[in-house]
Amino acid sequence: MNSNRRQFILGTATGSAFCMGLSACGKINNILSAPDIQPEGAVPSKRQLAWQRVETYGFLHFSINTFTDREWGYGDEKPRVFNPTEFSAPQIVASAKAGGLKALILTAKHHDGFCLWPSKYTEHSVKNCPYKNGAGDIVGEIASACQQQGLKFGVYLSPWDRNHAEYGRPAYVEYYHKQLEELTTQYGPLFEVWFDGANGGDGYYGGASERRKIDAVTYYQWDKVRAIVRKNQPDAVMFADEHMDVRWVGNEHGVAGDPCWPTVDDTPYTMAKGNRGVRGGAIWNPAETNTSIRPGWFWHRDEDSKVRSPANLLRLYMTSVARGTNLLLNIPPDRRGLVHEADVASLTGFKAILDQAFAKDLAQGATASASSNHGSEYSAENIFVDNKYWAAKADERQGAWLQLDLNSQQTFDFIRLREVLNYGIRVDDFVLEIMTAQGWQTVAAHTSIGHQRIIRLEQAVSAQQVRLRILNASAAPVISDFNLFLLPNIVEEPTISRSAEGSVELRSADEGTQLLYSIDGSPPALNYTGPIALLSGGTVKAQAVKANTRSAITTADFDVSTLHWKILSPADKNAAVLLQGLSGWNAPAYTSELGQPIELVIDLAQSYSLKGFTLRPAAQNPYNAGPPANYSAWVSDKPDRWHSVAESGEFSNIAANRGEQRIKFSQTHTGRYLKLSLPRAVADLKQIAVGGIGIITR
Ligand code: FUL
Repeated sequence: MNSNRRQFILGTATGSAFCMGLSACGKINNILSAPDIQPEGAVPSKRQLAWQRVETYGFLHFSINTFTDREWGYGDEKPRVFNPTEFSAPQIVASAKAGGLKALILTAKHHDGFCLWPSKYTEHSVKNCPYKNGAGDIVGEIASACQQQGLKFGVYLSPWDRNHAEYGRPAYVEYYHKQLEELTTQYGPLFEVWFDGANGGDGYYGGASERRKIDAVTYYQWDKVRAIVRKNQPDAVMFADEHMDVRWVGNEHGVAGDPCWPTVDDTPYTMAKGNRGVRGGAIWNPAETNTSIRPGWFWHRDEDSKVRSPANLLRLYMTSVARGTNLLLNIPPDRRGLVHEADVASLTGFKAILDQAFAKDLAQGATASASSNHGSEYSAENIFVDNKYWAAKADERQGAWLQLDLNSQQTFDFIRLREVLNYGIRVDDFVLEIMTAQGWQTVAAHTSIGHQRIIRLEQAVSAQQVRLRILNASAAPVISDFNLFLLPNIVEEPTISRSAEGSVELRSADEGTQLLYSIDGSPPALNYTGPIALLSGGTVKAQAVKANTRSAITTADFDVSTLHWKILSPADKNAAVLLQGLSGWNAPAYTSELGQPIELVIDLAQSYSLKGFTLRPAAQNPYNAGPPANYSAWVSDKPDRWHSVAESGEFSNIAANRGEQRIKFSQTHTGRYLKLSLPRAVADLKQIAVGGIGIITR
């Protein structure tokens, strides 16, 4: 046992994860249920409640893939590939803290099976890598740095293991349970244990190199898994697609449904259900919104310029935390074993925005009144008192209101509301109103409050009287927080898009901004006056400037435009959408015939040295259709003469992550014609859907 680990076992976690990091906590709400208010429907367990309060925390995808530039390892990688040159757990944890993240979850083992801790049960681990000559323990180092810096810690242990020879058979499950036993007993308190939903498929499997299928519902013996975690880590929540303590929000781009109910029913999980929950569902199973600060989960050098900006992270906060879910934000360490400077800068900027906004609650000092209360113990004024709350009288399910008189006009654009979860979910539709010369005016209307609802108004408003009016609720509302804040000035970075005709457009979310750009990778300095022709591609950088304040810089890489390309096969004219470069939630897709592969031949109009191709999954998959699981690609000078298979592989993680797949060939292939064979859809779906195709020449 190394010293780090011993220290962890003996120590107790310092600092409370509740009310540190992002100073977004406000009053203290350690509320116990009062006997005279009846809970409504499902309520959270103690551990779910504690988890909910951690709110914003980080994911660390760090492993073999960091060094192979992949998102999924096949399982045949040699442990010696894992070689961080400047690994610093304190730097990684400090970076998370700089972004206000209150905990970290580390990929102790990803799908390739490589273990970041010296597990007793395999040689496929840090024991056989150059880091500390095999004496290192990445899990132990991160766990103890978290403890020292006051962050909670959790582990990701991939059920799917593409390295293990016994995967798919009972012996692997035994191995998996033993690994879980190690991780839950050797690294101090865990706040969350993460079970990934990607399961079974092609892999190395000890040299068998084959496709193995399992039944994810029964194979891993989840009851045993649950028992191990409960026995060793009674306070930890378990994350899984369904019916553990915490559910997946159903996508990897950071958008919870609106509303996103923390309850579900007992029907099987679907991504749509994960996204929105089920109003009145009998099971408390809140959503965790997981996404990455970069396009990929693992670090890739060519994504250093694609890090989400502080303004983008605020938008992410609005589609996750502001809808009552917790945010799990991936910040992948690079090959040095450090969180990259670009990520640290964004995290720091993000925290600064929220710190500034939450520094002053403009509702403090107000006089509160309400439509009714459940007795003097639950008066409106309680919303300013720690551990107390306002409860409307028992039968007031419609039209209950809570009003703040702010003593003088205040300007605000960021409003936070919270229900008391011990009493279950009660509020459905509500409006926020301000008093104007013309009377009450609605400034926001939503459905559901739950753990938390944060509203960002498009324009700040000024008012002395503000009212929360609950149009309907399934039981009389019980509200603990009603706060008013003002966001600092944020200049949003422009968006960059290119049409199928090859012209690039910049768009600003703010009015009255000047837009600057460059197309050669240099800092943006040219004045944008209209679309820029960029047929053969380039790196576009853009920035918005408003009253001397500059936004973050957005970067978009474009390759050769599809303008002059032709689809030679299939003959189906619907395939033309593949070259239209359309994106967005309603972009059309090409779908194969039932049970048929897609065999695509594209005439690129001239010969290129192809380094690879790109494939954009469909924005939405028709019923029974899904993205392609794998591909074979050929390049040729003749449209009808294809030599041996040029390149074959899989689209890693395409089922969960609908971002563009960038497939790099093992070598450059030159030719005018590209043939792609997409033999089957993920998860044995009957039809294959694809949104768009591109090439990589740069
Ligand atoms: C997915 C995995 O397949 C990805 O690689 C990543 O770990 C993500 C968080 O979950 O299901």
